[in-house]
Amino acid sequence: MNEIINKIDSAKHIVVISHVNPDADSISSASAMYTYLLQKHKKVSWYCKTKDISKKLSFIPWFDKIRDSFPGSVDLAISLDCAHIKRLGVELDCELINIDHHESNIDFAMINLVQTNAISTTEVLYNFFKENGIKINPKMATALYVGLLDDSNGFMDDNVNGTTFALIGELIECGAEFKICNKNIMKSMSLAALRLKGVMFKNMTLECDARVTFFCVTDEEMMATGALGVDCELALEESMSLAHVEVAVLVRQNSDLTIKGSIRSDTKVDASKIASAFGGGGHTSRSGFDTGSETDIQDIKEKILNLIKKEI
Ligand SMILES: [Mn+2]
Repeated sequence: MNEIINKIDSAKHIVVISHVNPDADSISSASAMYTYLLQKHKKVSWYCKTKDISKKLSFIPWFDKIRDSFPGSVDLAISLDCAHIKRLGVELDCELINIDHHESNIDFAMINLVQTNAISTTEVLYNFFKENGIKINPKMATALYVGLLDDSNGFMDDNVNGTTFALIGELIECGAEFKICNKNIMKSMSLAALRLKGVMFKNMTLECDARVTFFCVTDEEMMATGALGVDCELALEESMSLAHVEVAVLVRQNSDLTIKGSIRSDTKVDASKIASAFGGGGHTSRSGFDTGSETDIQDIKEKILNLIKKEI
């Protein structure tokens, strides 16, 4: 019997954890795991430290069950899509299972199910369900599809192949509500996010002979538009569509004047390497970091550009 299933079977109260500032993959993988645990008649809670989670993810099954306070008397935690233990947003005193697909994941838990060739954490979960003969119901299929859709940028990323589409076909067979997912993930935006996108493109600079786009977003700009942190990624991703652009960088000021960084890269520059210089990580093509202490936004811009210049 699989050791993860053994742990689940013997646990009394399980908490699934989506990472701080959750993206669609983190929410949808936790949703699929939550549904599976409910089916097994387990007592289960769902924790995410971030209070304001993008409303565009609210169609994901059981979204209304997410809590920002950590439940009591938990004996097993399962983290989904968390590359680093800091991403949990809580210090645990129970056993932990780490399910993820980030290359920078350092196997921080007692049991680690990390598949770095998977497009999304939901793909890792799909493999886990299949290998253990677990039936995928429509709610699980919908959630698994969302992670694949968003982490592959609408199935446009380089790591998408025939196997991905075969998997999608299977999820649709299982009842995935793919049209609802496509509309909510790819074709829905808040007015605040749209306004922020305008501000970001207005202030975008081109660096390294226009091979790099750079976005600096201040806390003031965030407040003025009313947008969420994750909304910054729209402009960041879109700037990669410029034919001459190989790397896109965003540095965003948090209200406590710490800096959150996000890096996108085609192939030449390892985004995860750049982020690791600031205590972060991720994938070769997309990565992120959080300075954790007060940092000057122009200062960090200069440091990042110097690192990129060495790689490009
Ligand atoms: Mn992911």
